[in-house]
Amino acid sequence: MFQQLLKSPGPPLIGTFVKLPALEVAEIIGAAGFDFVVIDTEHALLSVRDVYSLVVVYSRLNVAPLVRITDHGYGDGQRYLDAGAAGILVPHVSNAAQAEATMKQFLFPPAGTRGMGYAARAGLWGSLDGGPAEYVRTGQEDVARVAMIEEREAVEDIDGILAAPGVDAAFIGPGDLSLSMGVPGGSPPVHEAVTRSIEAAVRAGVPVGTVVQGEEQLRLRAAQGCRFLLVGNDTGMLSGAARRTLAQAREA
Ligand code: 3PY
Ligand code: MG
Repeated sequence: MFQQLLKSPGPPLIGTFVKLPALEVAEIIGAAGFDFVVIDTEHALLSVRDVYSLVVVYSRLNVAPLVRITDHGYGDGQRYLDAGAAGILVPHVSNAAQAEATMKQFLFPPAGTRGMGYAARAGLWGSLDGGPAEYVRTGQEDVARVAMIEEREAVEDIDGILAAPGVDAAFIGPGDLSLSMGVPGGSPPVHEAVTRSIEAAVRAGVPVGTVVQGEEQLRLRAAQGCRFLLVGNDTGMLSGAARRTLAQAREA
């Protein structure tokens, strides 16, 4: 479903990163009405079991749960897709050959090599309407395999990455891009590299997203054609609110 949602017209989907395993936090974020979340196993200490619980809770709250996997490994992404994740974000996809080899693992044969796990949650524990064929169809057509573009090399090979089989969407990571380019985050060269990557994806007809800070950036990236945008994360919202609350109390 998320793949179709990304391809359908409309204002950008708004999501946030999830780094905390607490289901209370998931209910708070879910109640706020986000369209999707990215459960972050690359930069947060979430266990496979944590991710599973979060995927279940967010699904029940009608917030599409995507999972950012830790690297390019099969075992990692496969388990989250079998848990019913709406998609996976693959960090640091550097070039077209790597994009094809990585995404192939998450496509069923003949397009790829993903294994049959019909007895898992994505197959409704073996009782999905439509049976194994429907489990395979949703795995191919509904979940989104998202390549993260966050290195100078990736921006240089952006057209190849976007054309690689199994790349359903692209997500531009300005943070790592700035490190890879050796320039400060938020500086003009990073901004331009993000813009160029977005433009390439729009030209190729591949749904694209990025991280935005503030309303002005959000409006700009939406106008450039981003289909999904990430604002902040659960830890940042909590720490920001804690600091603001204390500052207000000290000023009173
Ligand atoms: C990056 O900017 O490097 C990301 O991974 C997304 O925030
Ligand atoms: Mg990154």
